[in-house]
Amino acid sequence: MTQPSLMSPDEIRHRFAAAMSAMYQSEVPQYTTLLELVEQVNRETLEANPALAERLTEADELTRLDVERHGAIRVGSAEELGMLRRLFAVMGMHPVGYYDLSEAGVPVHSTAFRPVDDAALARNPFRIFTSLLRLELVESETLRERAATILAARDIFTPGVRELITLAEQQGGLGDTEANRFVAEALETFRWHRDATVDLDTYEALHAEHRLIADVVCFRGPHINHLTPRTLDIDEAQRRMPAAGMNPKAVIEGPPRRDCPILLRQTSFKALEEPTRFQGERQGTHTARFGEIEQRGVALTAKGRGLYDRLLAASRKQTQGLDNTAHQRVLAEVFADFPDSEDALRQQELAFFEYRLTAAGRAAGRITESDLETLIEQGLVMAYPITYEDFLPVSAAGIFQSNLGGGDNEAYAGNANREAFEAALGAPVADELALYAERERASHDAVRQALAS
Ligand code: OOG
Ligand code: NI
Repeated sequence: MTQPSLMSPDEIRHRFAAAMSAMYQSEVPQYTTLLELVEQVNRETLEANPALAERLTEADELTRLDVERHGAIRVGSAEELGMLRRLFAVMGMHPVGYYDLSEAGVPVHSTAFRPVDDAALARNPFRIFTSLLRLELVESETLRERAATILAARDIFTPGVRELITLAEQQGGLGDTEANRFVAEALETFRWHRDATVDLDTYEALHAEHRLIADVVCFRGPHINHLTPRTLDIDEAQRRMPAAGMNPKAVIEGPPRRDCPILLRQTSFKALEEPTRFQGERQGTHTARFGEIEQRGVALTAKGRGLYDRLLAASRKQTQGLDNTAHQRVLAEVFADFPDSEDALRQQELAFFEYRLTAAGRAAGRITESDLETLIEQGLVMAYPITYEDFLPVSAAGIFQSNLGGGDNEAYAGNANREAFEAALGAPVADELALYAERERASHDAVRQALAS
């Protein structure tokens, strides 16, 4: 028997990301406006800065810019999370990183399903921030049990997608037609349902405990709650949001604007109030879905990340309650202590870089020099910042909070529990720092080998 030719998981992910974007655009028209805004800001930024355009092209960053998105979902049980891991694996998306949000008053812990290798990231870096509800943090036993019972009664996957996941695992992938069916079936899991599975009283009781619990428990599935395009100038995008009819959250999360962007900066428009039908024919509303914009910079080493966390913590008291302009000004002052040139970031081992031969390096013939900084100085090797592909817990908490209303949820006493999360997932989460370090090391080795031969 001949094996039907199998699609690359990257191609399936690419189709899925496009289908998700189309679905979310039809569900949340403001998301279309957001995409248009980001496209325009990106176009203008590149026109005004040809050197940036050239650099992004060289680093393989420009072609992926227009397809780049992340999304977020929240699930209610270990079974749901474990099955999602298998579903995302079909598309080459694997769990990377563990995020504990309980400290910030959100009763979830999370990971990001994303592609991991260079080629997959360059093709389409689509990622989904996935949170698992931690019912064990709910104090009321009655409510906890009620929520668990409701969750146990739902199946967030179609029979079709379950079959196709098993098939993909057996054959080691999916053929073209199967892949299209898989995308259509998988999409169903993330669709919005305006009918709640519970009556209004139950919804309100769960909502009073925490809005997020109501969001996870009261619906048929884990509706995609936002999709996020990548911008090259988030300050400009934030400025233009109100004129485009969007209500932006108060401040941009993450590091300040810099010459060399680091990690991740994020802002969002606030969640929309949507009409919802509850069991017993009662009407109400639910606020869940929003739009977000991100700007990505270089991935930091453990040392760089330590410095980032320290400076962010130091800025926190001073930025409390400030509007975005003042907030960014204070952040910029505090972050003056974070070196802002690529050379400094590299030489002080604060950030990860990918090394490649320049044209001169390729033409140079055999070179015995092996010190990277010398080779860079001689113009034989170029260092490109490796883009941060992950998330930031403090920023994620800010995004959650601004869309859950309030913002003063108290921390939960039970804190990080990575073991429980991995047990639910059915696999360990990859360590993001190790992935970046490996990419840097592999590029370093390749350069050294090429020069020595
Ligand atoms: C996820 C919030 C986190 C981000 O970009 O940091 C997030 C959620 O609200 O479910 O998406
Ligand atoms: Ni997000």
